[in-house]
Amino acid sequence: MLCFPQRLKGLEGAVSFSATHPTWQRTRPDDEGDEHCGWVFRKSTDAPLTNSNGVGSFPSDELCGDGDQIEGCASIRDIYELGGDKGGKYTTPVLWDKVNKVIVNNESTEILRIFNSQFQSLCTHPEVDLYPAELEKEVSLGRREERVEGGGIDVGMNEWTGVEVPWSACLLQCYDGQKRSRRLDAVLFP
Ligand SMILES: N[C@@H](CCC(=O)N[C@@H](CS)C(=O)NCC(=O)O)C(=O)O
Repeated sequence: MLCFPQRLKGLEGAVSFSATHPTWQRTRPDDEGDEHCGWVFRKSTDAPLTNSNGVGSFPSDELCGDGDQIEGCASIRDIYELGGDKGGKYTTPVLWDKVNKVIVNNESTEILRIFNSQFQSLCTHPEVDLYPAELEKEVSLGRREERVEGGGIDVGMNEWTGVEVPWSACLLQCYDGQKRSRRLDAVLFP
C-alpha cells in the first residue's frame, strides 16, 4: 500500500520499495521446531507458491520484483532480526534504515506521515499533501474503523482503543468506515 504515497510524493529516488510474495510461508523451513509463517521475498522469476496450508498456487509475478535487493533477506522476519528484534510480530510495512540497519518505523499511518513531511527536499512532488490538516480527525477515525474491518482485532476487541466491542458494533463501524473512506477518497483524489 505504501508504494502509492511513495510515488505520489515522488520519493522513488530516495526510498526504494520491496514487495513480498502475497502468501505466508514457513520462515525457518529447515528448523522443524520453528513453525513461524510470515511474509517472504521472492523473485518474479521464481516458481509459484502454495499458501502455508498447502492450498492454491500463487505466482511470484512482477510485483515481487527482485525480492529484497537491499539486504538480501529471505523474509520480513529476517529484516526484523537483522534490526535486533527477535520477538515478533513480524509485520509489514517496514521502513528500513539501510545505513544503520534498523527499522525506523513499522506502523503504516506513521510511515505515511513521515513520507508526507520528512523528506520534502528529496521528493519530486513536495507540494502533494497526503495528510491535509483539515482532514486529520476524519482520517484518524477512518483508520480506526478500517482496523476493525481489516481484522486487526481479536474477537470483539478494538486493538487501537483496547476497548471490547460487540460484533454488531464492529459491523456498524465497518459500514461507517467504508462510507467515510469513500468520502475521503473523493476529497483527496478528486
Ligand atoms: N501496525 C501495523 C500493523 C500491520 C499489520 O498487521 N500488518 C499485517 C499485514 S497487513 C502483517 O504483517 N501481519 C503479519 C502477522 O500478523 O504476523 C500497521 O497497521 O501498519
